[in-house]
Amino acid sequence: QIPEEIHEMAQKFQEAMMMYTCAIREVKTKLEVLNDELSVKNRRNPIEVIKSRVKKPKSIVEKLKRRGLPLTLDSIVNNLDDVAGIRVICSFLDDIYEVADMLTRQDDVKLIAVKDYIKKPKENGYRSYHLIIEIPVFFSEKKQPMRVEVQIRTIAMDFWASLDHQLKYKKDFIDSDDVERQLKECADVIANTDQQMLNIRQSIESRGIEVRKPR
Ligand code: 0O2
Repeated sequence: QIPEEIHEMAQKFQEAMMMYTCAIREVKTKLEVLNDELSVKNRRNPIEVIKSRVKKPKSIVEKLKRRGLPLTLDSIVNNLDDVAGIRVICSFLDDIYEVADMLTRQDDVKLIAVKDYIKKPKENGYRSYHLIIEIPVFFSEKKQPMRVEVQIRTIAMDFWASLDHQLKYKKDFIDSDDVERQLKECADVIANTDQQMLNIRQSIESRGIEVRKPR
């Protein structure tokens, strides 16, 4: 027999995670609308892929513990801004800032924080543009402001971050200067390639040739 108290707590947790899932759905729809509109106007898609996830209970507990915070539902809601997470993979560097601007200009989107790891990459080479936004979600009996972390990056930045994550991020990893240096080197090569790709697109556009969607 599960004690009533535990049962109630589990139910509240499940309800909170459902609310985060709904918040993700709202933001994802906003991004899909922008992508559809821009693909008709500009004849190319600024967004390649949108991925999303609700943070796993294990990661939530680890993050709260790491920050020395209480392991309660209130603490999760009040202290963690990345329980609902969306990753937007863009084609070109300038698409990142355009998508971020268009999203945060919407009048039901409140911008809470920005971390520009593209202008100021992390020491290990990590690049990405992070936003914390708050949006209202309408439930049967209430309008709930919900926070969502939106990470926006290019295909190349995502390639690096995914492999970096697989290789070592948060694993019990014995730091080796050599691995760090090689990963940083790859990140820098990728950043140069992103810039070059943007230059190529801009030079094609300036010659009046449209970059068409592949058939
Ligand atoms: P997951 O598994 O993606 O959810 P903190 O989370 O405490 O480290 P903060 O201030 O909450 O820091 O968030 P920040 O720095 O804006 O971004 C954290 C997220 O960015 C991480 O989420 C990763 O998704 C990503 N990230 C940051 N640094 C790196 C890095 O060096 N390599 C890779 N691959 N990803 C990184 P989580 O919750 O840590 O992990």
